[in-house]
Amino acid sequence: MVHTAYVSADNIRTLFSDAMSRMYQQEVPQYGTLVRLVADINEQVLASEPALHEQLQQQGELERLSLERHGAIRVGTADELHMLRRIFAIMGMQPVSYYDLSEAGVPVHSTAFRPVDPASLQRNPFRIFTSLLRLELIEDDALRQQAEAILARRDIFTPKARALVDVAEAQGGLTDAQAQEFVAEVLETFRWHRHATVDHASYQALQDSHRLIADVVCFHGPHINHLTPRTLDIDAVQQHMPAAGISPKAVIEGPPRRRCPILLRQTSFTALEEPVLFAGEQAGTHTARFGEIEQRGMALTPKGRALYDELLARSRQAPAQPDNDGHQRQLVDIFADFPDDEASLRQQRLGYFRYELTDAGRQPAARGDDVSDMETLIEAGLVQASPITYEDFLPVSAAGIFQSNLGSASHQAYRQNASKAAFERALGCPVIDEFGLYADMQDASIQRVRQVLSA
Ligand code: OOG
Ligand code: NI
Repeated sequence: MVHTAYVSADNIRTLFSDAMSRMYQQEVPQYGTLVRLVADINEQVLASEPALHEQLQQQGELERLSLERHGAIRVGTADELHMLRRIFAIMGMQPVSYYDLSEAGVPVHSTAFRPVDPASLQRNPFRIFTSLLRLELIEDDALRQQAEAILARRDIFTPKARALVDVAEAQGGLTDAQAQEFVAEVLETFRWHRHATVDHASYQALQDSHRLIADVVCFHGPHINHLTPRTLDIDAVQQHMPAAGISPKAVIEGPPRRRCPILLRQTSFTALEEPVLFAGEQAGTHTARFGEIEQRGMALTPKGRALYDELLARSRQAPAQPDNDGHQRQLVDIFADFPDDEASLRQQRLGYFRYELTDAGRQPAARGDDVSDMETLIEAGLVQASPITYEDFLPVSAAGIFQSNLGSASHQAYRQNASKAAFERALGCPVIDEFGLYADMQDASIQRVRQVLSA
């Protein structure tokens, strides 16, 4: 009997993230410049911090250090989101968390499609932050109906991509040739289209309602709007962007620089004004695409996250600072109330940790110890703990990234609140709770330790 081997979802995701990276660097040369700047600075950091270099080498992180960690797209209809869920599932990416951006004056709600199990995250953590336009937030009835009608006319997926999704679901996987074709077809959905689907007047009306609405509604597909490599020193990249001819957003989003990094720090270059052609070959411009970088720290428990949110809110009430340096200094002051050593973060249950046996803990002599308390075992030198990396996104930071790419026009919060249920109906399944994923990883590591020690 002939067995057909299917390509693993992890490998399909890697084919996809590589293809996206090549396409986007070609489409947006400035993004290529950012990738090279990030690689240079990562190299400098590694040269000056041998301990970090060794740690990353041991973790097998060096080869893929400057590779993309996430990208983002925005879609217009429930059907588009639903189809994306099926496509990303084939790449091992599940919808995690619900983000309501309407509070920040951005008429979308979002999730992040990402791998969830530790081995897949280790192979390739690539995620797509995916936003669904909330047309119900357009107050003008005629404009809303016009937007709906425009969206109803487009299919953002190629017929072959649709067919291959059916094949993958029916067979339970894709052969090598099918996987290559699938990635090439799916890539078409995220390609930039110079031709808008509407005339300039329609574009302008939607643009006046909200720039994001024009971006989602007026084109053939949800062009990838940024990709995001990982940096080892986000402060240095922010500082060096102007000299590389890149214009950074005003401030780095997220927590300040710390000894024990938490959550996620992000910055981007502001979106480029690019030539487009409206119906009737009328020339114009559209501003949507940019490049971003990220630096990740430890995942926080709900208690740690509540403290983060509280301190972030405090910083937002503090006097506005003239520049990123001032903003960062202010954040450092305010975040002095957030413990910054691993023992406190563990003991106060602020962060999630992965526990494992030390060499001493693996000796037969270690068996029979009381395994109820990890801290006692750490003190006894039998167990060590390392922080679990945060894999998700921060709504306030995401809003900051959106805003910095929507020009100067600021928008008030929309009055209608979050609509997680409607989002999940569109998606066709519930989003996964991020805290549950981290708690499971931590618990599983504790169980493994206990099993060996009490054997
Ligand atoms: C998404 C912005 C959010 C992030 O990294 O927080 C985001 C968008 O502009 O579509 O990507
Ligand atoms: Ni992003």
